[in-house]
Amino acid sequence: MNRLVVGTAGHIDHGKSSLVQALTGIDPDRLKEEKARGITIELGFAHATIGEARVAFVDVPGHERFVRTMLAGVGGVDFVMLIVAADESVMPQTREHFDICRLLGLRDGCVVITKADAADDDTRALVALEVAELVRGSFLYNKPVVEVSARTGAGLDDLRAVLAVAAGQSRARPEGGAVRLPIDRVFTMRGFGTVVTGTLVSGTVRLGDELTLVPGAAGVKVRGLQVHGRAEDVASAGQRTAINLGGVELADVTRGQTLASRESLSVTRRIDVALDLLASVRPLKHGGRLRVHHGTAEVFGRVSLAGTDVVDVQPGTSALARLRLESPAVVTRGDRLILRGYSPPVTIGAATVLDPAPTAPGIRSDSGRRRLEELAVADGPSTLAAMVRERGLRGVPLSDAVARVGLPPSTAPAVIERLETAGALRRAGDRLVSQAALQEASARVLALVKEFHVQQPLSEGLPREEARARLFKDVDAAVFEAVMQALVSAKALIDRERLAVTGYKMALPGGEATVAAVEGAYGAGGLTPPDVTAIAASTGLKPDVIETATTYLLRQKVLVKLDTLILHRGALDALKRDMAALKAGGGGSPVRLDVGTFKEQYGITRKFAIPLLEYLDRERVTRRMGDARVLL
Ligand SMILES: Nc1nc2c(ncn2[C@@H]2O[C@H](COP(=O)(O)OP(=O)(O)OP(=O)(O)O)[C@@H](O)[C@H]2O)c(=O)[nH]1
Ligand SMILES: [Mg+2]
Repeated sequence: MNRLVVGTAGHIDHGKSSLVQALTGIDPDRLKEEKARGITIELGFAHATIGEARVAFVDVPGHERFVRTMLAGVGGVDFVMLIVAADESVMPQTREHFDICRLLGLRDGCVVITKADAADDDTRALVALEVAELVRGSFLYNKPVVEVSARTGAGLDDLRAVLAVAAGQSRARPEGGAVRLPIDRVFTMRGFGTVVTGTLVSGTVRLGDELTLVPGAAGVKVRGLQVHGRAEDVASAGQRTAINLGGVELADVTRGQTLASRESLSVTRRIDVALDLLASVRPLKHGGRLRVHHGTAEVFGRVSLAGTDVVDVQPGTSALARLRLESPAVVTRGDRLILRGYSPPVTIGAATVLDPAPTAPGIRSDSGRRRLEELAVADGPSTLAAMVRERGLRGVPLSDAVARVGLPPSTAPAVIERLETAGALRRAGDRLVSQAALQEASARVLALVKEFHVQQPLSEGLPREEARARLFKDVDAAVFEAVMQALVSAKALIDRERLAVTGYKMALPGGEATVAAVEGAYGAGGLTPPDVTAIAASTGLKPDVIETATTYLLRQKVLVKLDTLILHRGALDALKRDMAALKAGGGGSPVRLDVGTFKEQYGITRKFAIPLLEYLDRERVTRRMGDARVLL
């Protein structure tokens, strides 16, 4: 079945609510106060089957003080009925509501001249002329103009026919997109709890779905669903929907919040935009305060104009700007915002979101302006690539492809893959990082490691953690790993605890002969190794040369340090073999060893015996029991 969400628009008392009631049989003015004062205060909702279509109506107030409410209602509609009373013709809110519809980029609608019974032929002809003048050059140009009377019923069938045709032609909304429902009403129902309503702008909501309420980021569960007053299991884009929410109190939900898929929208106080100023308003000054309307929300903010020394935007022209908001808004790239003056609160223009969560610092410069110019003409993939480039090694979270760039969740993975193949970016964990930034980081790692080899020729390489601390501060661990991986697969780097350039050979201190002589001295010493003075005496080498060679041999694990003793690995291995033989000699019964026996057997003093026995304990060859040891 076709469906259509129809909004009313127009000056106060021009018969909007009466028309909705005449078309649907439902009075959209529910409040006592509305009935008493005869004006609409809150948004009204009604629905009817017209021809083959389910048509939902959102009825807005015409009073100039309620434009904010009007904006909350008109944001989600497919089709607008611009209402002009035959006895009053075009009035201020006729113009303002019509401006808003144009600024929002509405594409479909018609003009309805109401109260046809209350004006004579000449007056009605004049009204028709004024209406034609108003809509010339707009989306309503050449659209039907229908004269009706809610009182007599005249013209209602013509209007129904217009709506039926529009429903048949209306473009399907993106059902596969992220769920997005700007909330226009919140109430409680006995036995149900919190219920919110709104037009589902995109996506599909199912019973049991887990969604978030933003701003605020509260997790909620869909406990019940109604479309056009009927319980359903599924609601899809373009439908007026009432949702019973679990997990949230009435007091925690307000109109202006959005119900959305997790991580699909940016919650932000800073938005880069392209703005259009109406021709009928005063120039907009840099730094000026204004009201920003989006979906069903209104927030205050200031406008900062892009470029060096740009002081204002002239009426009827466009500009690139940054909006700094006083409270968070929930937007994505491509969204349309309505701008109203702070005081008086009249509609002054609109803005299209270029970057909902800019990370680049200033826009008051030529380069700042150029960045926005590029964003304004870029498509989704190149926008994503530009944002990733801008962030260098810090990259952007994967979820930004949807929340910040506005790619539909269903196509985002394919876009990312294409950009990866094209060499624009790489996935590192859950971040996207520019390929250029990764390459630059690789080069810096290599340079650092090479420099380290020069400065510390006796070391196997630069400690991995040191490289990370020096070059990858504030960078996600996954990004560091991606750089390491790239260097290893390019065969440029050996990546162990220490990093070395592929093919790197440690310099031998004093040459191989020196190292061999020092090693030999330790080897000959066995379990009672010589000290530096003794080695110097036996080899004729200088003490500092012996010390460097010793350090080298320790790093190579040819020598082992036990407290202050330095022994040759071979001596310790031989000791362990002796112990194994001793244990085997016991024929299965426990073999004990005391310090005295040990000293005697190897002809060593306490100074050597104790560190050696403790070493054997650590190696689990022996276990200490009182003064003696048991062989394990
Ligand atoms: N004669 C005549 N009067 C009408 C017609 N439609 C509405 N009215 C009267 O016009 C007045 C305003 O009608 P509403 O439908 O409340 O107007 P509205 O545009 O919804 O007003 P707001 O919501 O406050 O902006 C009421 O007194 C209606 O009875 C009509 O077709 N003919
Ligand atoms: Mg009304």
